[in-house]
Amino acid sequence: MSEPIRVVVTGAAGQIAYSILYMIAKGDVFGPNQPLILHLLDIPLMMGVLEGVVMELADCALPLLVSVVPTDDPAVAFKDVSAAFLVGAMPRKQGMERKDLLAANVTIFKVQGEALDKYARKDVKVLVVGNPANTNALVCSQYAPSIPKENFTAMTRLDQNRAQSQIAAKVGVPVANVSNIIIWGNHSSTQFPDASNAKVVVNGKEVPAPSAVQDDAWLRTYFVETVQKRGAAVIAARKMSSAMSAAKAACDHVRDWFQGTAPGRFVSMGVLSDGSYGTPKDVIFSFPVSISNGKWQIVQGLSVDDFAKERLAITGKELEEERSEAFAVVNA
Ligand code: NAX
Repeated sequence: MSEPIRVVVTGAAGQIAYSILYMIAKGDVFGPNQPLILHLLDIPLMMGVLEGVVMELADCALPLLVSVVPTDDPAVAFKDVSAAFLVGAMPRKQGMERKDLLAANVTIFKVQGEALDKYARKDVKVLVVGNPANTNALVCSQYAPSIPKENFTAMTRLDQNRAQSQIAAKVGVPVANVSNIIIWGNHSSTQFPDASNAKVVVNGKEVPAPSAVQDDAWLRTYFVETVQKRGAAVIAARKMSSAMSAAKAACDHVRDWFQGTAPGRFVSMGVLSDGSYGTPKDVIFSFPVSISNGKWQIVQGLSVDDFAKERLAITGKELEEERSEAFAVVNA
């Protein structure tokens, strides 16, 4: 067994954390031979609830979990961590405008960026789940100048997983038979789920997704809208937002980041845009990436037709607007 690594989960008393902590602590992310020390951050008001979560983690009797550090202090939470799952954020309350939510949350991510800069390992890998995830990740990285910008990413893996399962259901194959789906842009309703470069294994043979689906109109309308609106559909049914699937997606994202993608395969991650595919630079934009040795690279040379280009422009514009709003708040 190797030395334990420290991993922080913020929003640790919340509903996504309730699923994610178990998944991380049993080895789903860092593998079955990597012991862990889990740091759990939440706000002072939630320390009582967090105590219950700590009790339950102990009662799971997980062999990889060396110890647990519950805290409301970012200095303790981010100390020497190798990975950070930034889940905690303020939820949208009734009557709250999108702008108010953005203002409240970017301030949280400014504080956490500063704490990461000061206390975390310099090679820490940071995943932002809390919304608006892309813009929060950008703010966080700006306030952690001693940590490389490529170490800050935002989660669009839940959207990717949702898209993968929609294609699998349409073709009538297991979800594992579908790969290389792309989520472009923002984790919001402007995201563009794109199956045009995806692959599906049908009767033992890998074929392009569009020829397996055989329904271009479905791929451009129903598929895109179903993925874009899936979060709202879950809320309508469950009366609470996606939690188990969000936790699983966060684990998939960080596992692939640490362990790499298979040859010829890519996954979607919100990463700092270098302008690839005509997107705006210096926003956190979801791209197809391949990963090896803990480093992601934007996959180049994929076909992007006019329909896709239009959608990339819409979601890119939204990210530029969010960036202006966010920095107006943190610089005020
Ligand atoms: P919950 O409201 O259940 O939990 C959030 C937790 O964060 C609470 O315990 C709260 O006290 C804590 N928190 C608030 N401010 C904090 C701070 N400054 N430091 C540490 N903890 C803090 O929400 P949950 O359902 O767990 O969702 C968490 C976030 O994930 C939300 O912002 C949500 O919008 C976002 N999501 C993002 C997704 C994505 O794909 N990127 C999908 C799922 C989810 O909707």
